[in-house]
Amino acid sequence: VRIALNLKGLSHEQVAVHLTRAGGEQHREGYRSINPQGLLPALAPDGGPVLTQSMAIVEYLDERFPEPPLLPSNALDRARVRALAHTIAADVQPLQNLRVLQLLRSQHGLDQQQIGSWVRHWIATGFASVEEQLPSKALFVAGSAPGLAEVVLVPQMYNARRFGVDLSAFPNLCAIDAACRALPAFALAAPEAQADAVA
Ligand SMILES: N[C@@H](CCC(=O)N[C@@H](CS)C(=O)NCC(=O)O)C(=O)O
Repeated sequence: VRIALNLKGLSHEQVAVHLTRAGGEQHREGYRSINPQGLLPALAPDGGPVLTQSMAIVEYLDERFPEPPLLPSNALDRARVRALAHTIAADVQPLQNLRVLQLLRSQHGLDQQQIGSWVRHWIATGFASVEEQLPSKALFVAGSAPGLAEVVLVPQMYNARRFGVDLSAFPNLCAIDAACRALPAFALAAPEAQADAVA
């Protein structure tokens, strides 16, 4: 969502919610009254109700502020880009999200090494299918600028590196990720660039 806001050039105020401090600030009553799911992100557009679910938020931003577009003009191309984005947002991210890993540890007895192996498995599985569907040597997933797929891919690449996924099998994903991270909209949204980043 931060990347999409930056790509659209939309000014916004950020409120940090620490996911692990004191058991996770996302579980506090104050945040749950904003998003009953207790998950980040949430966006409060001027004068509107709070929006949750990053894909819904990004598509809202794209409809409300069409330039630059995050989806192709052709319906078939749009479906293809959404499919790649959902492969990551719906089929990979939830399996390696904090609350899932916490449950694997606390209720199913997995240790740190087993958790790392679980995370790497699901990221590599999703990445393999996306890599296979990309045109080789493409600078971006569709067209000549980043869109919905890159908005989802780049944060997942960050997580992949964090958990030590071997990225050598995904040269196209690495090239797209590098091209995106060279752009200010992505660089400014990186976790380490946030005001509350832990050094
Ligand atoms: N499908 C949701 C997933 C949201 C999500 O998992 N957010 C993570 C941060 S990236 C979170 O809040 N995790 C907190 C937790 O697992 O307790 C979306 O796309 O917004």
